[in-house]
Amino acid sequence: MKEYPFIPYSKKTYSEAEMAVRSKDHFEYYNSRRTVREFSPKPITDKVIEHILLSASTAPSGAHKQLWTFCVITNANLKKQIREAAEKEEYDSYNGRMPADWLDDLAPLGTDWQKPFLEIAPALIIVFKRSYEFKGVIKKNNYYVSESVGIACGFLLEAVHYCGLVALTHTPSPMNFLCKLLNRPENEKPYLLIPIGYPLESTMVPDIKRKEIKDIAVFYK
Ligand code: IYR
Repeated sequence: MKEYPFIPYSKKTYSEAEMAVRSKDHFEYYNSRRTVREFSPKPITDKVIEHILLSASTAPSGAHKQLWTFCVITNANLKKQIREAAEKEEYDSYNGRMPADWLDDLAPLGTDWQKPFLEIAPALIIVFKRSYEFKGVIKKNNYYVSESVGIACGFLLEAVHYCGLVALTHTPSPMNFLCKLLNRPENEKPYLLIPIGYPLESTMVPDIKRKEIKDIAVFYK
């Protein structure tokens, strides 16, 4: 059994007062992130996308398997095909597949089956989770797959925000059409479709409020 060599790790720490300021600043910075559905077509460079994906890939993962694949679609024709296939599924979802309760919950957000952002956003990042790996013909299971990929997507959204760009966490459902369109191997399943880019200057977002600390946390002392 090969073991990783262990190396020293040092982390800068802060005084209580500095931490109070930093944690508040960080919250305010995170709190300024919004999900955006209207993108400018302005392109973004591969370098920027690569760094965003490298940031996402620093997420912790079960047994450090880094069990994600990020497919980056900037090709106009492929974006069009993805839009058409996603809208087909979304049309069925909004017209019968989603129960009334779900449609009621979405109504204030103004979403519908039409997904023009899939063609307009300069890049679509499609995150695939790998439930297992092939070692030759043998399948080797990965661990905590959804947890790991979910955390990586969180890191990805943060990196997008840090660059001054915006993203949308889109979940066309079912998403299996993406395996075929992108010719993915059978051990990869689509997890999230994340268009990224600049926001359209005129874009509007719903005036949502976020829960207060008392509504999201319980302290046991
Ligand atoms: N996947 C659909 C529906 C949708 C579902 C939830 I929950 C949302 O918060 C937003 C949309 C869509 O992308 O429109």
